[in-house]
Amino acid sequence: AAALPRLAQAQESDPTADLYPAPQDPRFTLDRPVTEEAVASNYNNFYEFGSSKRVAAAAQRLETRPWSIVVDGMVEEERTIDIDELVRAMTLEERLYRLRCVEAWAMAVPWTGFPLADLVEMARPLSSARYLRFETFMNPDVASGQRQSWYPWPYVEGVTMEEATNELAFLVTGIYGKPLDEQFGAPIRLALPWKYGFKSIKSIVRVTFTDERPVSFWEELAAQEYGFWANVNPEVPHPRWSQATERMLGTDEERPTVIYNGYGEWVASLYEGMEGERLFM
Ligand code: MTE
Ligand code: W
Repeated sequence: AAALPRLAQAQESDPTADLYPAPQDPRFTLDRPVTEEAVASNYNNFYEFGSSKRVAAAAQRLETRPWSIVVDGMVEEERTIDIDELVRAMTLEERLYRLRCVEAWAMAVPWTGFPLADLVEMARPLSSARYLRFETFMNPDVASGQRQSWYPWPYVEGVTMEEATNELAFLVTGIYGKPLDEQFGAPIRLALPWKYGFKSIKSIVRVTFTDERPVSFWEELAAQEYGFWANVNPEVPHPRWSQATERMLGTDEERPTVIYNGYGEWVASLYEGMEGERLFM
């Protein structure tokens, strides 16, 4: 809570602050209350700033302007896009999404952003591209966690082209009707609500279109525990704990976990005929 005044200041100086709040997309509704801002803002996973959940203060050291994103690999033309130009080129909307961490805590938050499919369209990928590989910034001077050399920095994540262009895949630039606070992965992060939270990579600096399946940060670290697909499923336990239930941040309410985190109507068809894959870890 002590960090809150500084957060507010950072958001006011955001050059895109005038775009918030954005209109809410009525297709996405919640079956539970929105997690309180003060709760969600002070319980984060952002290993660049340490392995504790209390990284909000440390994350303020991240300079989010100027910020650009490299779009490269199998695209018609590689380019570097300034974050403010990107955000102003897109139509922002607010979406109420749930987030389910692999550690079994969950939250429900109003993200603001635009469909990942809009970035894919802008990037003009070649037909040979099959995956998107995302990379987080690398700056050990600012992010003390990145000085811990046993981690495979920078943080990397990936999705298939089909997943990237699914309606639910969302690039997030704001939360609670304001630009993102640093600890949420400012200035731009993913939200893939049907997958465990670690897929929702923060503070993105590079998006690469490729025909090779990316190896993610957590997969590189512990492939037996964290796979490429990481779709939520109550029946597939983590090797060290059950995934049958989840605990809501703030209220500590226990809820049964739902397959695809309850988003099956949007995404289940993506995985038809893929029974041989480890879809749920
Ligand atoms: N992205 C980066 N770059 N570094 C991280 O440590 N943690 C992931 C994901 N994205 C992480 C990341 C995990 S495990 C989760 S659960 C979510 O971010 C947490 O998002 P939140 O802090 O906004 O709730
Ligand atoms: W997580």
